[in-house]
Amino acid sequence: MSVKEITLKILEENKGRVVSGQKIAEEACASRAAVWKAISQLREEGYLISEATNKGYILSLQSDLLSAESIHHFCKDLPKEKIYCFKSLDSTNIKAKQIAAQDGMDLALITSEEQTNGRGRMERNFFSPASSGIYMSLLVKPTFDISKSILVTTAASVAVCRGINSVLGIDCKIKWVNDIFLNGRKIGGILTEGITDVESGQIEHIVIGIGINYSTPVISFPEDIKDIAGSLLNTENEGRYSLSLISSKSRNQLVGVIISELIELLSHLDGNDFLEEYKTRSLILGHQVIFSSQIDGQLCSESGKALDIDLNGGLIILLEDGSMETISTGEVTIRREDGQYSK
Ligand code: BT5
Repeated sequence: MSVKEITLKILEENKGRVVSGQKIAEEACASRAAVWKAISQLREEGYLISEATNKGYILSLQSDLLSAESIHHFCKDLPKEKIYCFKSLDSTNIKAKQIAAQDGMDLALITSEEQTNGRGRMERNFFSPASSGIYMSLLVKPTFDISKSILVTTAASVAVCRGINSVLGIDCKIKWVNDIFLNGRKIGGILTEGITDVESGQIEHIVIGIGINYSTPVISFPEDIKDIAGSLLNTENEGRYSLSLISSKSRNQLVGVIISELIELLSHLDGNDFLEEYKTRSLILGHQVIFSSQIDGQLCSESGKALDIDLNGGLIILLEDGSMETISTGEVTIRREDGQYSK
């Protein structure tokens, strides 16, 4: 590890507390001047590091830049060299595909502080402002039966909820198949894409894109999503934060824990053990829904009751004529108590 990396690791481990330059120099086997240079570089990169005269350095509790060192600290399954943190990208999913094509990587995590063209399903947009959200893509080479690829999104939803629960103690719900909800608002979404090898026609890699509104101020949401979108740490409409959470936890920790959970779930995807948890967290099971499906190439809307999730992650719906239909893609809208349907 370089002096800069060791310095950052020590400061992250002691976030909000003073660490003496001497201690860092000893651990890094470097001179005080080298530590000072590392601190300057980290500041240039945007880390909020202040100096307590004659005492040492403090990484501010508000400093929360995503970094490979810090994410790796919370996710030992992912080597630091396979974590790429960017300030700005069009889309982390697009970058993951480029990395797969250019570097032939089989495992990588790409994060970005903002996305200028964050993408949802069906060419929709995912609002991705700077420094308040988590936008990341995990590139993996599938070791599982690719016909079960919908389970990847299902597993990712469970990994996101587990991570949020273990780091922040917040319990989220899942709206089939890829939306994460808190207090009736969407706080995250997942976009899973396959990369097909041109010669073999086989899916060679999978990109699992995860977007989470971490501390995104609710008042900053654009008009088209202001009534449906929410934020993990800023759930109140007035823009009030859970200050104790925001200062003691970091996005690095949440990213690391979610990716650990996801790598673990992907390693035994065929086991389907997580499906029970997925069902428990489901927002829609037992509710009347409208869903869109393709019939003879035409997009049609049907209604019914969301009954169950099958072993492949498909949604089983009891139609009004008493028959059953299982859908593996599409949009589902829940019927509210007032009889209206809401996204
Ligand atoms: C999703 O699609 O929700 C998948 C979002 C995946 C985003 C991640 S970020 C990292 C990676 N890189 C990417 O480029 N994408 C992935 P979908 O179910 O189609 O929902 C899209 C809809 O959600 C939009 O049409 C809006 O109505 C709403 N929406 C957009 N931005 C949102 C946000 N920040 N929070 C909540 N809802 C949002």
